Amino acid sequence: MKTALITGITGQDGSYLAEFLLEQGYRVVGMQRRSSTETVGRIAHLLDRIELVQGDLLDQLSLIEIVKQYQPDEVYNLAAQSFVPTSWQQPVLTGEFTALGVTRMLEAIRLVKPDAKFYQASSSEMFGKVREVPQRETTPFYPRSPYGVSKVYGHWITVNYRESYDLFAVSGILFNHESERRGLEFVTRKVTHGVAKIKLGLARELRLGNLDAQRDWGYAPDYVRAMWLMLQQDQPDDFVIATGRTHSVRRLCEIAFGCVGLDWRDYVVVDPLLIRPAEVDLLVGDASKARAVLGWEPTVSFEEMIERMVDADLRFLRGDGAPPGMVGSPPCASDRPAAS
Ligand code: NDP
Ligand code: GDR
Repeated sequence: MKTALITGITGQDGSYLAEFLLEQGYRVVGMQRRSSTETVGRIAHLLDRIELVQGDLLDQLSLIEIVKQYQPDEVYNLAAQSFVPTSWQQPVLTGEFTALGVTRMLEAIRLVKPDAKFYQASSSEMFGKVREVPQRETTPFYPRSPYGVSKVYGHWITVNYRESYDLFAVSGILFNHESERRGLEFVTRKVTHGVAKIKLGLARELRLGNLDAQRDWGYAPDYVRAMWLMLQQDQPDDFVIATGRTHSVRRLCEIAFGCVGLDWRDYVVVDPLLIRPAEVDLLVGDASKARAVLGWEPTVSFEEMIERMVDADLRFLRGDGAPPGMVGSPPCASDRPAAS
């Protein structure tokens, strides 16, 4: 039985990856940072089948100890400060987690188990300002946020450790991927959750930032499969994972409100406070290398995904058989009824 270590197991991707690896027969060890409150909402349904260990990307010794104790065959480094706006408010901490944290994990592997295979969660945010459309593995990086800059560091340190120490270390350049388990602050889930609240009479408007931004949005369970495929190859290499289709935030609103028979223009309010200091205007990825080498294909369309997310948020807010692993808070007293 192979052992996989997942950092960031409490996040969206960590939860799906843990499920996927359990199905493949892995022993799954999840690294969780210490918290005074529960953060296992997304993996509550897996707790009897995975092992959790405390560790932190800020703490080198904890990583060395974990690698020593569990001797993982594969390490998936998904932990990060992953919300782009927060990276302007906490640029140094974002760099510590999202950039230097990668070096700490690589060092633990180099020192303790250099034959472990390593996956780094790199991001389309590294492409940033549009230099080429669609973006592929060879497109130059031009990050537009402290988060994007940190991910560029994480990408290159992964490549560097592969070339310097002959580690099996790969960087997956994943475009946006979403799901019913997405955090409420990211725009897709903010919209689907907002639509559900409006439909149920729990809110009257939805405040958003830049409606013109365009993203290549895929479905998270498809993307964790690509992570695993990258580590099953004979040679380590880096891959773009994307659907090849892009949509604006405006179109996202149109589809999501349309799912419940509402017109988005009656509810969406543009809030200048939600406009970013520097924006990534257009992302659309070319995943032809992943298709050719990994045999990877996305299986869920954007429209189908948004429909699933709206439906899940309606069930979640009604307290009515929502899918496992959803996070967020149920409606509270401060939610304004539509009719007031
Ligand atoms: P989430 O924000 O849902 O999860 C982030 C995870 O990182 C959480 O488990 C969080 O733990 C953990 N974490 C944060 N800081 C630390 C730390 N110092 N030590 C240990 N754990 C920490 O992200 P996603 O699941 O969406 O994304 C996974 C990875 O993929 C991230 O690196 C992200 O940047 C990257 N990525 C994501 C894309 C997407 O569209 N989802 C696209 C491209 C890349 P806690 O629960 O304690 O907060
Ligand atoms: P992103 O995702 O920054 O691409 O990073 P997010 O969903 O936050 O934003 C996507 C686009 O929507 C615009 N937008 C808004 N965004 C949010 N969050 N809230 C709003 O109200 C809003 N209104 C408009 C944004 O300006 C942006 O253009 C995600 C994260 O998962 C990263 O960790 C990951 O690396 C990248 O995707 C690929």
